[in-house]
Amino acid sequence: MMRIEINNSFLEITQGDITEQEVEAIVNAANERLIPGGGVDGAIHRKGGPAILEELREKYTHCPTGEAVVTGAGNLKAKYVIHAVGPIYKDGKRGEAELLSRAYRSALERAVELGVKSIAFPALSTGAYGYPIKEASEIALKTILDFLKEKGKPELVRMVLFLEEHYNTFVKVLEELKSNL
Ligand code: AR6
Repeated sequence: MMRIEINNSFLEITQGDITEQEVEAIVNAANERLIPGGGVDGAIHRKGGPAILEELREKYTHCPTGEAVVTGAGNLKAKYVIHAVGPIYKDGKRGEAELLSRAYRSALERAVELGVKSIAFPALSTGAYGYPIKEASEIALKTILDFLKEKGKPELVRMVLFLEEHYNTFVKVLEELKSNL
């Protein structure tokens, strides 16, 4: 686990399963149609139960790429699921970086609106959506650091990497970014 303090908040990087996190809000890697798929999304709906999809259907029709919507967390330990939609990676020349940054930022904004003190993210877009992990980790970490510098909340932002290789990349990139803080 790696942890740094910034503006009285903490940014943590850990390896594990997002559905097991004891935080107030977990972020889902959703799609624009908010239709449960595989990866993190599949795991969250499976463990959280049908209430999450029922609430999505009641409240929303879709969620544009770069934005995020909120539901309760059903049977999960968290209180809320923030469904964020990252971009599908094509060649890196179609605004993917900006859209990925916006997806993180939108989720953080929802967390602040909800008043939650702790939030956990998976590495958005780095599975089915094909975003290269090095670039994705730089965007994720820079966006979170900028947000914490600016707002000083939430108190805890945790990146939860499922794969050891992804975890190692995030740690390396944060070590580099830390020296410029
Ligand atoms: N906890 C944390 N991270 C996980 C978990 C888990 N339980 N399971 C997988 N990962 P993905 P995307 C990692 O594909 O690329 C879905 O079908 C995984 O190793 O979940 O944003 C949706 O419905 C990868 O690094 O999301 C969308 O249609 C990361 O989570 C589409 O996939 C993201 O992989 C979204 O694709």
